[in-house]
Amino acid sequence: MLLAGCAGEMSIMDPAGPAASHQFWVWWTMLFVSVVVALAVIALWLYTFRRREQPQRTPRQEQRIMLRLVLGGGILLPVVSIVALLVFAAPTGRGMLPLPLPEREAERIEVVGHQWWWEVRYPGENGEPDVVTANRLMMPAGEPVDFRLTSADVIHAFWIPRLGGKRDMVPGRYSTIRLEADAPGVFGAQCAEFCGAQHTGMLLHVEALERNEFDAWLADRRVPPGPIDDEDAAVRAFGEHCAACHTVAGFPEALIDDEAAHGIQGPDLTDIGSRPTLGAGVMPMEEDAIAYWLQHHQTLKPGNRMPPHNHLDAETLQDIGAWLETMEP
Ligand code: HEC
Ligand SMILES: [Cu+2]
Repeated sequence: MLLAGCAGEMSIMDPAGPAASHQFWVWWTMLFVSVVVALAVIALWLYTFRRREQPQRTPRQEQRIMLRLVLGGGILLPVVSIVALLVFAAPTGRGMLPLPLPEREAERIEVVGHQWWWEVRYPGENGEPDVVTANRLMMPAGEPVDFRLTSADVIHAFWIPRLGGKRDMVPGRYSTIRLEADAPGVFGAQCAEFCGAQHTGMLLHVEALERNEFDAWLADRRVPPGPIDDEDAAVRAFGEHCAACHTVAGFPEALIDDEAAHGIQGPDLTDIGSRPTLGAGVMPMEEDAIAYWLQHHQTLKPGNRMPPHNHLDAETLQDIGAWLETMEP
C-alpha cells in the first residue's frame, strides 16, 4: 500500500526532467546514508549491552576517551558527512537557477498564485501582448523553461513533482526556478504551501508540448479575438455580473459593470472553452460544466473567493455558461 504512493502523475519517484532526476538521486543517497548511520548507531547500542565486565581505567584515561568521542563523533563525523552531502547536492540546486544559456534564452513563463487558483502569463516580445490564461500551464518539452513566480495574496508554492521544485511564491517578490520536461506529456502540480481553506483545491494542469506545437498554441492565443456581440443576452449578463472580476479579451468595455468586484480578481476566461478543468482542477471541463460550476461552486469548492450566484436564475447561468464554452482560440 505504501508503494502505491510511488507512481502516478504527482510522484517524485517517477522523475520526468533533469531537475527532478537530480533530486531523485539526492533523495536516495540521503536515505541510504541515513539508513547506514541509523544501523551503525543501533549496532553500537546493542554492543554496549553485550559487553559484560567494565575495563579498569584511571580518570585521566576516561577523560581522554571522552574527549576523543566528542571531537570525533560529535564534530568531525557530522562535519565530514554534511559537507559530503552538500557537495553532492549543490549541483542539483544550481541546475534550477536561471543562469545564462549558451545558445538562446530560456522560455520565460510567469506564474502568479492566487487564493486558490493559478494565473499563467506568457510575456510578449517586441510589443506583443502577454498571453494570459489560468489553471493550465503549457510549456515546450526538451528545453529549459524559467518560471518567474510571485503571489497576489498569501504565500503559495509552485511544485510540479515529476519535473522538480518546489519554490515559494511570495507576495511582492519574484523568484525564478528553471525546470525542464524531457519529453512531451501531462503532469500534475499542486500548491505546496498551506494557503487557506481551499489549499488542496489548488491544482495546476501542466502540459509539455513539442516546440512547434507550443509555438502554435501560443500563436493561436496572440490572434486578436473576433468581435463579441453586445446585443447577446448572455454577453450582457456577463458584463453585469461577472466581467468586474473576470477578463475576456475583446469584451466590450461599455458593458462592464465594475460594482461586483469587491477587490477580488478571478481567472482570465479568454480561452476557458479550451481548458481541461474548472475551479483549478476540482472538476473536469465537459459540455454544460460551466453552468454546473456556476450553480454549485460553493459546494464543489467551499469557501472559494467567487461569491455564489443564487440571485441569478438557472436559465441566465445556463446561457452564460454556454457562451463561455465557445470561448476558445
Ligand atoms: C467577486 C469576483 C467574481 C465574480 C463577480 C465572479 N467570479 Fe467567477 N471566479 C472568481 C474567482 C476568485 C474564481 C476562482 C475560484 C477558485 O477556483 O478558487 C472564479 C472562478 C470562475 C470560473 C472557473 C475558472 C477556471 O479557470 O476554472 C468560471 C468559469 C467563472 N468564475 C465564471 C464566472 C461567471 C460566469 C460569473 C458571473 C455570473 C462570475 N464568474 C462572477 C471571482 C468572481
Ligand atoms: Cu496552497
